[in-house]
Amino acid sequence: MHLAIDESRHAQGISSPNPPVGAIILAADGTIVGRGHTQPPGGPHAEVIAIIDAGPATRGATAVVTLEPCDHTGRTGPCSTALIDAGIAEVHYASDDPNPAAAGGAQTLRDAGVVVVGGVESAAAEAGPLRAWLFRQRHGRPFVTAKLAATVDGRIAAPDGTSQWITGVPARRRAHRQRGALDAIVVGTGTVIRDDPALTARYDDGTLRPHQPTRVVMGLRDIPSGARVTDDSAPLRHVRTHDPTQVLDALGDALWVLVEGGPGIVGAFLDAGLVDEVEAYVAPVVLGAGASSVDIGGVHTLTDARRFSLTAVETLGDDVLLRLSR
Ligand code: AOF
Ligand code: ZN
Repeated sequence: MHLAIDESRHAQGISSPNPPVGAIILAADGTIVGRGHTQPPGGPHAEVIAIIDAGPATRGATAVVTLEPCDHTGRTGPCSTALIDAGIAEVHYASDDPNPAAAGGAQTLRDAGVVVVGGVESAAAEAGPLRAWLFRQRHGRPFVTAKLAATVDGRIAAPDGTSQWITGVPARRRAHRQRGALDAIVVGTGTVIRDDPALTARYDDGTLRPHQPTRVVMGLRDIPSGARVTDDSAPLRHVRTHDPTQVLDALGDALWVLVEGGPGIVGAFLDAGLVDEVEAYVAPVVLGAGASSVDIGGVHTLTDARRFSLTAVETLGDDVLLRLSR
């Protein structure tokens, strides 16, 4: 299942609005004979790619899938039938499909004599690539991560505005890998005017990763002509509002959205209760003056603070990443 979860990472971003699912096919002796992940909407689901990859080796084999195989004809045919027709003997899956239109594959497989085991490593699958899709199924909006990158005294720039670079190369590398799995990345017009970020997902050598999130600029001011976000390396949306709810509405059926700044934009999402996770990169740097990473109007006393729970601490070179959830 952990291999299937790793396989599903390749579908993050490209499968939206469908879930990024991974599938592994094992022969009776345990060797891997096929693997697959969800293709863009209208393309094959993970199981079908894995079945094609395995070829005749599917007869009597075991399929390990991160989501209950679908049982419906939507944009593609049912994976339950595809697994039965391929002669798969056992299906192990992590999470039940909460989408009533597609659920029921486990029962269809059992009725056809396939051995089905559900709930395998479901906690890992649900905290992994399926997280944003499951969140959207339950709450009807994207999962929102707010990214902060600051000094130990919480500052993102010196008083003269210089801000590059506070975090080191490993932290920035992780941020680019994450961008490659997102549907959208949100900044304010102020950030675009001041910093002129590209907001693309890149490799170390500067070349573009295969999937690019939509660059979303929120705010009433115009985007300067010639700004890097206007180039053709990724889609751009300018949403002329200060209201985070309107921004999420404008993103349609996006699954995972990253809010990157500046401080007023992150503050507005926090204030609206629309931050599901905070990723705070802390660099071993003390500035002593300069803007801080979050700005919320109307905060006066400690009970105004937004509190999160610590879910993980990662070390990235000299920096530390704190992952916080609601
Ligand atoms: C699977 N394997 O890899 C995925 C599944 O519109 P369709 O036909 O592409 O179906 C989308 C629904 O199918 C989606 O809402 C979810 O319930 C399920 N996704 N199922 O067996 C997959 N991506
Ligand atoms: Zn399917």
